[in-house]
Amino acid sequence: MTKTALVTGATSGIGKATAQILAKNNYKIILCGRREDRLEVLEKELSKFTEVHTLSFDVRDKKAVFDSINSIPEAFAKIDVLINNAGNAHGLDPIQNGDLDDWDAMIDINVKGLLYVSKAVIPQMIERKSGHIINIGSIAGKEVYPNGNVYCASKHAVDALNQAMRMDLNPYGIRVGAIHPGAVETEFSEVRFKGDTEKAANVYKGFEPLHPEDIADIIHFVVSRPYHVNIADLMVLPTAQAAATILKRD
Ligand code: NDP
Ligand code: 8X3
Repeated sequence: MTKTALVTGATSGIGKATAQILAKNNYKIILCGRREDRLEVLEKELSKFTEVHTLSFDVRDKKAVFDSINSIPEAFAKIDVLINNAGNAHGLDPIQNGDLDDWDAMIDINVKGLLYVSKAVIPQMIERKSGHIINIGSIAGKEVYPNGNVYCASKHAVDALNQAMRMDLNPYGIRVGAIHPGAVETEFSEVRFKGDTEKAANVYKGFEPLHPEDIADIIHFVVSRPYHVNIADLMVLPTAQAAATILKRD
């Protein structure tokens, strides 16, 4: 039977590539993000392969999250797979210089947004006693690096929530797992450096970073395991990366 996947942060990077691969593999897709123009373009593209529904909301907005998810039409209402991917880093400053708005954004989006979306989707999974939640963490959730402070804290929180969800949802047969990427070339660094494309490009200079499709492929692998197999925690790095700050550049 065709499964349905809801992907947050589907307008760019890892989320977009994940929606693309799942659509080509016969999942019905609920695309989420704030940028409606991009949602429309992707909906058109993916409609060649599958049924697509779009939801435009800010994961920080509690009411918008619940209203949007409650508005999902019947044909998409049974969500088999939730990909909690929406998130970003904002700024890269020592803690003493950190911008309070950046801190709020990272905690509100990466942590609270993930919680709101999960809270809106989990009841139906509990009712059906099945479902699969994939939380996109980061190497920044496994270690801390200079100036990464609040972003690292937000991703450590994702790591903790991933473990906690797996425990709390265990009685209901729901699969929960995290994927923790290292450097993936997406719009991530452009967002972190507030549109400074040169600074962003430098992050990926001198080595081959992961491509969003590399993570999307792995997500497809994870969701397509037999139901008794739950890939609980996976760190994926470019070969050139050994740790958050150890990168072999040309
Ligand atoms: P991108 O910037 O390319 O994509 C981020 C996505 O998140 C966009 O689709 C954006 O959509 C969405 N998003 C951001 N803020 C909000 C919000 N407030 N409400 C709803 N959606 C939002 O980055 P990536 O693809 O790299 O990032 C995806 C995930 O992967 C993030 O959780 C990131 O932390 C994680 N990650 C990334 C790594 C990397 O090196 N790139 C490494 C490790 C983890 P829109 O703006 O349309 O709302
Ligand atoms: C993104 C990877 O190393 O910039 O989560 O934190 S890193």
